[in-house]
Amino acid sequence: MRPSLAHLGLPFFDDAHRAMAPQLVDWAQAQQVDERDDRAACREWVRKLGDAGWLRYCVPAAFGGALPRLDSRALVLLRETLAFHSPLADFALAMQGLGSGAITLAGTPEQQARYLGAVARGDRIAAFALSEPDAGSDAGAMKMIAKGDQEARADGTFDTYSLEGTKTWISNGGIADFYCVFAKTDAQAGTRGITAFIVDADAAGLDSSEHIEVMAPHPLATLRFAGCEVTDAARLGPLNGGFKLAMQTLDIFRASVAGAALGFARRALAEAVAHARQRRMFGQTLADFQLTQARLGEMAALVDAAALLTYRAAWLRDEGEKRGGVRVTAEAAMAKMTATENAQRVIDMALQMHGGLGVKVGTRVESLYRDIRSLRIYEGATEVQQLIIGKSVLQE
Ligand code: COS
Repeated sequence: MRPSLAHLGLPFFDDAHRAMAPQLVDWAQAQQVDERDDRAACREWVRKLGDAGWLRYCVPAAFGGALPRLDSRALVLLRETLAFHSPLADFALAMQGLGSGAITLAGTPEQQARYLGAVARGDRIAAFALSEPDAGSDAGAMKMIAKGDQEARADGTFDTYSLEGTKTWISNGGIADFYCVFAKTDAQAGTRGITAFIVDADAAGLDSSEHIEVMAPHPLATLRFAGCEVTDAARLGPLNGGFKLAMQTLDIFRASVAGAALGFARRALAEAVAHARQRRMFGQTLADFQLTQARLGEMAALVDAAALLTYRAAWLRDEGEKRGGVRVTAEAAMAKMTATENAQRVIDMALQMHGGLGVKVGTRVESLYRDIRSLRIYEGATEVQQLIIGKSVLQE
């Protein structure tokens, strides 16, 4: 099944996007990956995406990337197209971007040279470790600490830090080669006391063996840090600047989650249309019933509404970057919230239209029904997006 690319005609996109998207569709259609084992499948997708050059969109050109800067519209189109084809392919690409995004934004030249090229080639798998058992939506409430081991230097930094605590719901946990980990360096300072560190997966004192099983399988783990030592060279961005760095990283990737939801919704709509055209009942096709036509119309409008908010958020960020950067937190939140919620509704309608087949394990709408659910939760649940948008409305 091929997605329509009519949306590329919208003014949000430029020639580079219009050239990229059809090539990606052709490439994605030609790939086959055995996805029964989520971890093996993700490794294979990272390999394939790296070999084909698609991971180059996850890092800037100076480090082997495809474009001068991280381009939100390219990320959205990549995720939308891959999600239409395979949720795990989308996941593999997204995590290379999210897991290395903080290094792109705030890494030293040495950190960028060490990690970003390898991410773009698919030689190193990246992960983003923010959430904790008691700090999901309230990310600032994290308990994990990075304790300086000796006397502080004049600027407050230390030669080495010892990481203690637990991170959970970490995508790529257990298969990643490195983690961008956020920890408290000043336990009393709330969101102003968090610092980011790059921790290699083989670091002593890091245990990533606890795999978490979820309804739509993808690699997910709990990470336990006990006396895990990192040097100051692993510190990512300024001391106590980690919360803002995490939020800035999420600002880029939340719009791309909307892109993934859009890909799922477009697939569900395409499945529903194909089914309605061929399924016969009461002497006609399902598509001949006005009830079906009305439902398909509703689904198409939900998809397009999500698409416009998603492309707007990505376009605003890309345009802002040309002028030194603008905050698109509220627009990214609107896109993420609307695209994931609308996709859930569209997929549910497509499943209903399939009747019994819709709940049969192995049908595409059945797996989409499971795949979409976590997108309404991760990278900021719908309720967090509402909060962000509400705050922004009050500030206007
Ligand atoms: N860009 C830059 N700075 C940002 C920012 C952003 N997008 N969002 C917040 N900040 C800054 C604020 O400006 C504020 O700075 P000052 O200390 O200088 O005033 C600081 O960060 C704290 O911001 P705020 O007061 O809004 O923080 P809250 O603790 O109220 O948290 C929410 C805000 C709920 C929005 C935040 O915790 C969040 O996004 N939670 C969801 C986390 C998430 O997505 N988890 C999933 C993990 S990834 S799978």
